[in-house]
Amino acid sequence: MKTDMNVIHVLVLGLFVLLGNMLQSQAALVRYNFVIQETKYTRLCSSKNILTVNGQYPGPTISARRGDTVIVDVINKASQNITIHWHGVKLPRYPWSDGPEFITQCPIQPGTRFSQKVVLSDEEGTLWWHAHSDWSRATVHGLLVVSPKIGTSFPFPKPHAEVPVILGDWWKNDIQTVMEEFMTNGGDPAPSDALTINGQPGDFYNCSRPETTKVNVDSGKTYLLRMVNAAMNNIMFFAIADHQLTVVGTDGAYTKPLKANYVAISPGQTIDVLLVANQPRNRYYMAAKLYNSNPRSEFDDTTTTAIIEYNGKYTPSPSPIVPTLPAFNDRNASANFTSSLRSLASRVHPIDVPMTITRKFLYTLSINTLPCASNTTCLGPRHNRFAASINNITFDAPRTSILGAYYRGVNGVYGDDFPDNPPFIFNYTQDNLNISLETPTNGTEVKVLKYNDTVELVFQGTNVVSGVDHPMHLHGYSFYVVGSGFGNFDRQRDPLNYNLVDPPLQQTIAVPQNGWTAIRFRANNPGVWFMHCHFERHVSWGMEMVFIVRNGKGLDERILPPPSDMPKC
Ligand SMILES: *[C@@H]1O[C@H](CO)[C@@H](O)[C@H](O)[C@H]1NC(C)=O
Ligand SMILES: *[C@@H]1O[C@H](CO)[C@@H](O)[C@H](O)[C@H]1NC(C)=O
Ligand SMILES: *[C@@H]1O[C@H](CO)[C@@H](O)[C@H](O)[C@H]1NC(C)=O
Ligand SMILES: *[C@@H]1O[C@H](CO)[C@@H](O)[C@H](O)[C@H]1NC(C)=O
Ligand SMILES: *[C@@H]1O[C@H](CO)[C@@H](O)[C@H](O)[C@H]1NC(C)=O
Ligand SMILES: *[C@@H]1O[C@H](CO)[C@@H](O)[C@H](O)[C@H]1NC(C)=O
Ligand SMILES: *[C@@H]1O[C@H](CO)[C@@H](O)[C@H](O)[C@H]1NC(C)=O
Ligand SMILES: *[C@@H]1O[C@H](CO)[C@@H](O)[C@H](O)[C@H]1NC(C)=O
Ligand SMILES: *[C@@H]1O[C@H](CO)[C@@H](O)[C@H](O)[C@H]1NC(C)=O
Ligand SMILES: [Cu+2]
Repeated sequence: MKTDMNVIHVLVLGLFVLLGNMLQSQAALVRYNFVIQETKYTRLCSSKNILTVNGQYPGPTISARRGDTVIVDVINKASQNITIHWHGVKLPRYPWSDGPEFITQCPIQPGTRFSQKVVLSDEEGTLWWHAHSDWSRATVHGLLVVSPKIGTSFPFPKPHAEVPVILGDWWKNDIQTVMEEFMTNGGDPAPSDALTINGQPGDFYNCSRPETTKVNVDSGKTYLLRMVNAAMNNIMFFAIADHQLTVVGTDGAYTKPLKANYVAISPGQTIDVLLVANQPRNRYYMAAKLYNSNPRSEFDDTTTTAIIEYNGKYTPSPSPIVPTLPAFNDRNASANFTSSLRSLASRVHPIDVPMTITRKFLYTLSINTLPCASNTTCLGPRHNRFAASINNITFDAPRTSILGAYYRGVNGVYGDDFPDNPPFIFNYTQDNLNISLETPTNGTEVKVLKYNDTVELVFQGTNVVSGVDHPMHLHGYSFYVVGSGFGNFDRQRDPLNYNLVDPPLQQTIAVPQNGWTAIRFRANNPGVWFMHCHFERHVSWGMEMVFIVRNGKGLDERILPPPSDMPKC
């Protein structure tokens, strides 16, 4: 809808970056205004007000180069609280801009503003930004593209053009209403009514619009797809008819080129894909649909499309060619793709996997149930309401910022008793687990790490209530994904098969259904960092926790002071 605005934005920014780099060949300072507002929007033959940034859905693309600092002035002209998170940006020593509501800041209230300093460091590739309060990220999100520094280049031939591919979902109903409804009735959220590519459902839906994304390609040229899964609740499969994809990056880090017929992408994850236009001139669909491993739940089984159209004079087939995607419940297809990613691990883009581990954690990820409020019937299992937990603790968010409390030494906001291991050991992935395992405890517990601790964290999916995948996301860090598998993690056997040579560097990792994933990172970014499942319903149910990484001894190993305009509760 506002593509013109986008182009101007990008042009102006391009000029700015160019000027900045002429003056100073190092890092540039890039500025954006983000006006949060309610905007009338039409999809699927119906109209509603959605929350947007600058009236755009998806929101504006932020373009910067490796090492730049981006200042975003967030101005809340809407009638609800909001916060904005820079997904995948580590913000060294500066958690103040990170964004998760009540973790690092109080919300930006209507009529107020917050100038967020987004400090890029070693990220290079595709990242994104999104709202991090309630369910507003459904429409408040956009790309954050980090190009190589001036004078450096991609570790692959320069693509002819870059194409944003933002996967999302759309409810005909107001998103706040969708959230309040399932939080009140205790059941699953209503499934989305459509999936989207760059905000458009595409030809397989009624009232698809002429603005459906169309990418015109020249025969023989290569295109870089900058893809993110911005959908709320599901992993997605994506493919382009008749074209092989070459994955070259994920989560703002390069990978070894991986040839694939489809990709599986988690909510929160980004994937950089090269597309070579080497097929007969025609029109081809790119398509995405949900992967849903949970047979119990109702889900949106539709397919969103956009069009790849070759340039030139030819007679295209009557309708674009449709790709084949894995079946909606093919967990092998999801896990196989995810576990095939490898770091580039080259001289120019080296890796640094911690080899000596000082802290070992095993965290179980479970869906739970809690009793319904007295005298009401909930829509969860056996009339209970759904909850979710990590190591059996459902996170109870405070009404003030944990970062603020930590920095100022305020007691009583959180506890530091998050367990290293599950409080109770059982066969995590067994069928028909005892119902007594379903009830979690609740708390606001954090895990405190020393500066430079080297952490190995194994996520263990459980079959409590129902086993599903969990795309786990850590703020403030990238981590190496050193292993994964189905079933229970075996502390003796599984580490022998770790990949410590070229594990992928990620910020979001899909833990397989009734399986496990092992990650490693060095705690060298002091601050308060949220970790959570990136399925929004699981966040609402409490599948989250917080790491506090203490200052080191050196002056450059300490949290920087907060900005003067931090929002107040
Ligand atoms: C499109 O509209 C037709 C006629 O109203 C209906 O039968 C069909 O289910 C709709 N398709 C979708 C994808 O909504
Ligand atoms: C999935 O992979 C497992 C091995 O990891 C194999 O035993 C099983 O047959 C596969 N299932 C399908 C449907 O391919
Ligand atoms: C993925 O599946 C292919 C084909 O079945 C197989 O050759 C490959 O080993 C699998 N990769 C992983 C990482 O499981
Ligand atoms: C539940 O309902 C019963 C019958 O309507 C009533 O007597 C009782 O006070 C109610 N309990 C609560 C906690 O509301
Ligand atoms: C956590 O437990 C306390 C005390 O039992 C309760 O008041 C609170 O509502 C619970 N929080 C959540 C999120 O369930
Ligand atoms: C755990 O449960 C799985 C699935 O039911 C089963 O295959 C496995 O044998 C069990 N493991 C143990 C140690 O009982
Ligand atoms: C979680 O904690 C509750 C309360 O202590 C307990 O009843 C339940 O069995 C625990 N579940 C697991 C899986 O540890
Ligand atoms: C942290 O680890 C890095 C890498 O091993 C090392 O260079 C640095 O001296 C360490 N700093 C502290 C305070 O331990
Ligand atoms: C907005 O944020 C303020 C500050 O935390 C809080 O007092 C208020 O209840 C919030 N409003 C809503 C509707 O959540
Ligand atoms: Cu989850």
